[in-house]
Amino acid sequence: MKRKILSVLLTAAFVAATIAGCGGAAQQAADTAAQTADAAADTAAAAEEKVEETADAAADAAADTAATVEEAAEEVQEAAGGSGDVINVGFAQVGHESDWRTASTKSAQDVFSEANGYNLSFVDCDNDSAAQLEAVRGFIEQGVDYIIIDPIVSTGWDTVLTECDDAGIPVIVIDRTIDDSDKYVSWVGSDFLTEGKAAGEWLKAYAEKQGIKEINALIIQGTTGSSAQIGRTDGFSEIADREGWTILDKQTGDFTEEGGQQVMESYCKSYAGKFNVVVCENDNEAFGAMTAMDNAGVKYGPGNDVILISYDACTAGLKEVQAGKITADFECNPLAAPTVEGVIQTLQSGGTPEKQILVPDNWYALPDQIVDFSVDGNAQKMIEVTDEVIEAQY
Ligand code: GYE
Repeated sequence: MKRKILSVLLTAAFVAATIAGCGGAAQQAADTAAQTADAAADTAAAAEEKVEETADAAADAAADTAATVEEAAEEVQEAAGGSGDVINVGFAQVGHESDWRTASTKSAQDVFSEANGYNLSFVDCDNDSAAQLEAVRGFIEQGVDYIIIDPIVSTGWDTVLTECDDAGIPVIVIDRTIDDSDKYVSWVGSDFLTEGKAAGEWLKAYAEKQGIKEINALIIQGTTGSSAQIGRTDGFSEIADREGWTILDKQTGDFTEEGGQQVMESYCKSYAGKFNVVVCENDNEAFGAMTAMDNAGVKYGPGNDVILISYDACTAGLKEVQAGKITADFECNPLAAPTVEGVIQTLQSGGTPEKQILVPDNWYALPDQIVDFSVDGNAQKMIEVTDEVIEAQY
């Protein structure tokens, strides 16, 4: 635009100068026109300089802002401890049925935190298998980088795992197992069958020490069809069958305190005076069973008529061992999330993680209930419940 004005003015000056050839007044007009053109040219040059300065200043400011944004992004990345982008993880958790589950959820949320470079989509499936399949499909739609599943039940998985596979999303199974598909990268969890066998072998050794000849057991099972229920029931039953014990009944308490209480209330009525062992497949069921036995006047725990066996050995469970209520508690470690994170990091760096990764467990009791026993020929070590042990538990 400036250039156009300038050339119009110069043309006007030229025309004026040409006319000036015709007389003095015209000469004056031509001089004036030339001066005007010079002044206009100066103004245009100054304006051009000003615009350039302003543009330079704006460019500098923009560059400064860009540098600041870049620095901030680098700082966030550094804080995340990684060099790459945030990793999106979907976790379809079983529910919130027990102390064990609370510890498992907290561990996963701590590990897959923003500070550690993760964006965690967490779904509490409230012990509903259909909701859990839906949650996994939701993660596929979301396009997460990894899917973690703690399967409520061990079957019914192949279709949805195929969908994950087709979408190119690696699945990691945590805690309970999937038994009808192998379309997952790794499983990280405890050996439930061994837990069940340990409870059985301990009972055999303890009954011998106490001079108890006959075992009449009642089992309060976990969620039907969950691998934790299947493994613990099968492991204990294997020893019971071998030793010729009587299992009077087994019903599910769904891994909840309420469920454990309800089942035990009905057992106390149906089997009054006929049982000397109660096996609860988790601590919360044991708490419910304790309430039911208290109400029915049944005495349990070391030195009493009924031996109470439990699994999980979370803080609350170990407190009941210490209080002389639970006779022995067989741990299931809920802190598998850090190992799952290791699997994800291996995948991130192009490695191949192990298909099965076992989380080790311990068995707990008070000194008088600690006995020597083996599982599948392997000598077991029991841990005495003390304040420090309880303090260190979850
Ligand atoms: O024993 C129980 C929880 O799957 C091992 O689920 C887990 C079990 C645990 O509800 O307390």
